[in-house]
Amino acid sequence: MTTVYGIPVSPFVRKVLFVLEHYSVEHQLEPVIPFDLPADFHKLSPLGKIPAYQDDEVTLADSSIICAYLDDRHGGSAQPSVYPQGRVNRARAQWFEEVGDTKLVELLGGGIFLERVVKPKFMNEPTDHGVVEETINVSLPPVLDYLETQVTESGFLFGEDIMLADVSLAGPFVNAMYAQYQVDAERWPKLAGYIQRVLATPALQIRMAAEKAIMAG
Ligand SMILES: N[C@@H](CCC(=O)N[C@@H](CS)C(=O)NCC(=O)O)C(=O)O
Repeated sequence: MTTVYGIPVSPFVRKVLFVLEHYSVEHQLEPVIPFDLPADFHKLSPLGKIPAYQDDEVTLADSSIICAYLDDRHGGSAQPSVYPQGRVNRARAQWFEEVGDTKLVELLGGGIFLERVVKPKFMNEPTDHGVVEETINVSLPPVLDYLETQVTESGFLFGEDIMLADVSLAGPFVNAMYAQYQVDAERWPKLAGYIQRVLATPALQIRMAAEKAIMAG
């Protein structure tokens, strides 16, 4: 059975589950929590990170690599691809995936979600409010200024269909939302509207419903 190892609230695991669901690939999720890894987990994920992935032909780690593999193997079916057409748009999609996976996960995941949710709720550690304030008021605004210039007032990054780049970009905002942070719609109106549209899609609604139990503790 195709198996994803990780927890669904991880923005990286969320990407992989989105692609599996998009291509209707039967799969199971084997819970693996970062910082409390099973003894032999490095055999699946040599860098010790989630997600790891295994099916009848390959074992992989890293969400972007897993998603590209899944598209190679299961794309081209009746479903539209999770990547846009054309080399320019495909390169741009990889860029937005990278922005989500790096800067946004660092700021929204590490600076807000980790501090406000993971540390107090799951690690028995206090929130560092200084880190949260610095993230929200200093580090994040220039990144949001940039994203405000990249999204449009309707649709998604590449038109009317939600794609992997959208899930990668909006995913860390889902985690920040769990930590009571939302983009200021007066200061960044296009970005705030774009995030709301992504979150309202059936694909994201399915993901967030599956994450509810964990977020409820
Ligand atoms: N580039 C990797 C990043 C994966 C990642 O950093 N996962 C986090 C959880 S959200 C993790 O496992 N962190 C534990 C660690 O870095 O040791 C991917 O796209 O899969």
